[in-house]
Amino acid sequence: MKKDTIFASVTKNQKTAISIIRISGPKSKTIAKKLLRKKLDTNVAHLRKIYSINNEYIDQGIVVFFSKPHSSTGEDVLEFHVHGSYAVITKIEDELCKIKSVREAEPGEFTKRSFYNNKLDLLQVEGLEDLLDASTDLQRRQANLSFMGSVSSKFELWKQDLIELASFIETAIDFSDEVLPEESIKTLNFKLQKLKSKIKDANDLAEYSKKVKEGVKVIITGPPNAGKSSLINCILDENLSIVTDVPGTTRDIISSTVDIDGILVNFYDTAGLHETENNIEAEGVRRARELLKISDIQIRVVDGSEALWRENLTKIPKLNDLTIDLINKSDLVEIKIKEGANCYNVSTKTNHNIKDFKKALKKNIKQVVNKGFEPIIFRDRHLRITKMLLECLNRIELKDIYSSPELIAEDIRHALSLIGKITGTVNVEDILENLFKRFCIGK
Ligand SMILES: Nc1nc2c(ncn2[C@@H]2O[C@H](COP(=O)(O)OP(=O)(O)OP(=O)(O)O)[C@@H](O)[C@H]2O)c(=O)[nH]1
Ligand SMILES: [Mg+2]
Repeated sequence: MKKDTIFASVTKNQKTAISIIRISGPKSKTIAKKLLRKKLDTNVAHLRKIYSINNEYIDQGIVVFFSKPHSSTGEDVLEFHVHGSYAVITKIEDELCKIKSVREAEPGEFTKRSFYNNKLDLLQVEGLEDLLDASTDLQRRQANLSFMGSVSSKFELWKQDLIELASFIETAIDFSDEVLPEESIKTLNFKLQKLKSKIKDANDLAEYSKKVKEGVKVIITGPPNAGKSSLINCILDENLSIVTDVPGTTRDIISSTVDIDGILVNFYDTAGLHETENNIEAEGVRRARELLKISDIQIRVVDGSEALWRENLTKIPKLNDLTIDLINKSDLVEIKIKEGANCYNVSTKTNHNIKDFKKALKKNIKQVVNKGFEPIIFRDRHLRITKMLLECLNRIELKDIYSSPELIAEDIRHALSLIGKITGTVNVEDILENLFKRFCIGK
């Protein structure tokens, strides 16, 4: 069956200086002939006049033709870079629709064709989705690891390790009448352990790649009136959370997301973690306690003008080593603090010491994501499969190579098919369909 030729304008409903209309499929050359009326060289940017089928001049723009299979989709691809007006784009699209077997693309259809023409594997398609969603520099870098294929090549190495193990086991099966040399068994076990530890390391890092995507969570806790809401407003430099002198003002969790040095960070102002008789406030505290469990960094705030500030501080449950303590309201009472104590005497009113606190906070934020440098696993889907992969390799360990090499061979085949599921060579139709649907038209 002959494939349709598809087209999509990249910015149809916005007024932009330039808009690109992408075309992919067997009719690309015919379209060039009909609308441009002049021959195009491959991979060369031409300035061309664009005409309707009835010879009416439409617009002038840069036109590029990429010949199959050396194009992004693996098909003949034609691109019009035209003036980004609605009228120009609609007119060109109307003309394209007049040509038989040419139609508008569905969401993600260009990428789908790239996948089926082996231009991208599943990990790269997922990386492309992440790249299109990236809002911070770190998310961009992480998405590119996947999109540019470096993650795929790591999975390829795991696959090679498994193939090596498989061929060893096949030999064991072939020579099942003879005794396998001790040395060979040792090598097999060594290789198995090495692969397992690589997969374990990758699984451990998955948590950090998730943080890069979803954002580092910073929770602000402390007793009523300590200045938690004043602090979040000061950090974000906006009037987000209500500040009053009435204790227990904040009940719901108030959150905002910002980009700090290329890292996505979610800040949460809370009711605090204290005991309270007030039902509504108690619900706020319950929510804060739940949030603390999944936070990465905690800021504990107390009012330094209160005589019992030290006791108030120790009463707040501490999350981890990345917890930063703030003794607020230094404009009222100044307190001397030991250096290096991860504690700052600040004033959200006068901004006293806020700069030093922000510096420490940035350091901690970086520490959270830096642990996950060069991750391999980016999605829950990958993590689920690599956990199955580990279980499969653990099963191999429990089996006796002398009596049941066939069972080991079967497990290795299963392990290989699990890797195929990650990279997209085995049974991934459903995942693909869902993934492509999430792409915009023109991608
Ligand atoms: N003098 C002084 N007052 C402050 C400072 N920071 C906050 N306040 C005041 O302290 C009071 C409580 O501030 P909030 O930011 O609402 O405190 P909170 O911890 O969010 O309080 P709840 O939401 O009730 O738990 C308000 O009157 C603020 O203006 C500060 O640095 N110095
Ligand atoms: Mg508050």
